[in-house]
Amino acid sequence: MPECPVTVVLPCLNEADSLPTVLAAIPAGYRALVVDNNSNDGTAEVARRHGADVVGERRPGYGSAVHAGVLAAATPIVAVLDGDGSLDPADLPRLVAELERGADMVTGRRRPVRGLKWPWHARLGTAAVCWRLRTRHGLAVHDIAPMRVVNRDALLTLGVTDRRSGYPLELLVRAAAAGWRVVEVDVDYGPRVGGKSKVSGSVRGSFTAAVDFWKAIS
Ligand SMILES: Nc1nc2c(ncn2[C@@H]2O[C@H](COP(=O)(O)OP(=O)(O)OP(=O)(O)O)[C@@H](O)[C@H]2O)c(=O)[nH]1
Ligand SMILES: [Mg+2]
Repeated sequence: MPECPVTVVLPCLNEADSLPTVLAAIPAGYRALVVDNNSNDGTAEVARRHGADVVGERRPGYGSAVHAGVLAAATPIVAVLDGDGSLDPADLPRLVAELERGADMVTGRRRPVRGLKWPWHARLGTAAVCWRLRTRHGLAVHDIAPMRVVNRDALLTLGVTDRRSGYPLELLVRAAAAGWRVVEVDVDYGPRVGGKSKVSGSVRGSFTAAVDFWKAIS
């Protein structure tokens, strides 16, 4: 057993404001790996100063950043979550425990904390996509794997190709096709700590993401 079994991959596009809070919450013994996706706000320096390893990925897109992090990880287990502080790394050990209990992948189901404004267009998009995942792909999920824990080698074998917002959806579809047991666990979902929303904060962002999502699951 290697010393540290879990790398926490944090795809980041201008998350310097949020990263200190996120990195402070990484569970003891886990390694934080920030993927800097062309940030211009000092994300990489802030990440290093707060103890994370950093890799750069020039190709834009959430999926590009995640894939670069998974490739760079040197542990048997990889966890992925956003660098904006909306998800809590303290939830990760519960997901890792499910993986160790035999799940092939463990995903988070966002449960809003009190006072969170979760725009209707974002909720609607998630609900529609998950309905499709349940009815067409036989996956009993209610969220789009915003936080997930998986064995690195198995993940790479699935061969996810999407490099934009459709990445997690393509991952779920491929996991279903491969007969994986996907376990969904409730996780906290709060407001981003700082910085700017790139997706759900605007109807345009949500729409672009929805198109990526639909391409990945149709
Ligand atoms: N949207 C987007 N996110 C990226 C990209 N590269 C890295 N990321 C990071 O991926 C994570 C997920 O972003 P999202 O949650 O989809 O987008 P967001 O800007 O936080 O927007 P909302 O959460 O919808 O308000 C964040 O930590 C981003 O910084 C990219 O090219 N596009
Ligand atoms: Mg976010």
